[in-house]
Amino acid sequence: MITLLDYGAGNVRSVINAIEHLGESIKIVQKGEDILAAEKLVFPGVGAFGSMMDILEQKGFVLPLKQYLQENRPFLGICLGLHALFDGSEEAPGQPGLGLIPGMVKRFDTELSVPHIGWNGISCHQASVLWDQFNGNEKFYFVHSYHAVPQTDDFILCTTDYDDAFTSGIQKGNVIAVQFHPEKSGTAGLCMLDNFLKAHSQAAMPVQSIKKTCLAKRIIACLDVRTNDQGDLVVTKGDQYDVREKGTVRNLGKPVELARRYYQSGADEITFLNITGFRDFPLEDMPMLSVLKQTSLNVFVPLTIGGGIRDYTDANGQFYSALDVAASYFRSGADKVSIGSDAVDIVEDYLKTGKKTGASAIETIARVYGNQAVVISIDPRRVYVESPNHGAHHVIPTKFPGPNGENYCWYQCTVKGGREGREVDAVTLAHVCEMMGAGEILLNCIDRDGTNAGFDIELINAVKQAVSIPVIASSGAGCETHFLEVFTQTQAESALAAGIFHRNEVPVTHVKKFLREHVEIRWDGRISDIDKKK
Ligand code: 1PR
Repeated sequence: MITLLDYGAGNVRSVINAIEHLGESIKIVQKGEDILAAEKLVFPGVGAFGSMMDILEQKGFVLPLKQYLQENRPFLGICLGLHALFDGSEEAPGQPGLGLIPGMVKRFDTELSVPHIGWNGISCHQASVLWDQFNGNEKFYFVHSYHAVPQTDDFILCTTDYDDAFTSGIQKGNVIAVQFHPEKSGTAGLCMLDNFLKAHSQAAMPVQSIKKTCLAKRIIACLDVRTNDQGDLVVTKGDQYDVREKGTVRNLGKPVELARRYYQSGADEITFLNITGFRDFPLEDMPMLSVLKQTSLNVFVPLTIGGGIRDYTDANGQFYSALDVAASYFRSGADKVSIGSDAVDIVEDYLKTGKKTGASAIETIARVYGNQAVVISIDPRRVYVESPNHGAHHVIPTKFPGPNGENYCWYQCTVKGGREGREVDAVTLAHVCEMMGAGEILLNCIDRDGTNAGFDIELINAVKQAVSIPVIASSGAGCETHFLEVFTQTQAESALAAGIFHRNEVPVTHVKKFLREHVEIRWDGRISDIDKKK
């Protein structure tokens, strides 16, 4: 029996699913005594340090937790569960942590994108039960803006490089904590969790070689989901956002099945976009919640959900905030939510007043669940102009002249699935959203969507240069080399595709096999090559 400390923020369902998948049962901590009665305690932390410590304090968990740790009993902390063990964090100055490990948690100080999101390696400094069956080349999923800085090297279990090396795991006797998410790290993460769960029967495995690690470029499979005319929830795919063929909605498969297939063939993340979310009441759209719940039972990589993340009032006059909507998605297994149309409204309001309200969906969700949990999905369309001066729009020169020989263009943001164009441009939108607390940009491009013509490199470079958060390049992938282009000609951290994966024209495995020769990617030797190229 594994005891799980759920203090109520973020996606603990994934940790529960992963532990149950490994054949263990779970007891959730309800009161302080449950901590002291635990045989093994897992503490997955998500969100912000300050609110985590506040909640632990309010629930009366701090003293029993300190006692459990002092008694050197089996403990696995994940992400914030590692930060909690330190004296404090720059994220919440003045707020004490549990103080087991002397040192502080600090924000990344780097030119690289922050948060540090994605799959990175570990360099092991101590023998540990966690290392059983590892060859040292595995990658694990990280998502954080802060990292622990211990006062001495004594308890460093492993380090990871992101510009400089940082502590990505600590071990003090039976107390272990890691910065990455084993429950989101595919088969390697499951194996590591299993090592902890079965630790009583294993010896500590010796240290692997100390080496430099590298963040991998991520390949994301995207599933545009909606109800078709028969009322079934299907994965669909548009040509420049038109998902109908001869009047009917294209049906490319079932969301849960496809997500599982992509996980098995090595996708680093799965994104679901509820493409009619702008007109539905998301919390009444129960199928999306159940798609997430079912997917997270068997898919152990990060899941993002988009569509309809906004405030709304239902037919009975009951108000739901965007935070309520996001909360129900996180509880159902999502790791990140993606905001589309609402982000355009938020930025337009901000540009009118120059003031943040603190009440927008971006700010409220980031405050509770952390910046890394808020993705902004942008649906831009290219607009050609003759000169670089075009009002307040961010205009760029283009190598692909417009229909009248125009050598400049800007990217108009749209809402409601491309149906309505707005004044604000994609570069400004991305920049303002970062300022408001967004942690990542999902950059679509209506002109390229479904064309198989390759990513819009000019758009991606323009947006990437305006932000310091990670950018996901999306729309237009047609072959393996398009991924190489986007990773060598832009600084995008990840690339997303839909059509080529759904139609099995270029399976995920093939993209990764090809990229492996050229760029750093996560390669899971355990994945099955189930997708045969047509
Ligand atoms: O506005 O917050 O409710 O969110 C709606 C979400 O649904 C947005 O993220 C928006 O991008 C998405 N969406 C709305 N309508 C469509 C549509 O296709 N009619 N899909 C749509 C957008 C774009 C990508 C796609 C890539 C890769 N899909 O996600 O998967 O372009 O495609 P490709 O590789 O086949 O070229 P809100």
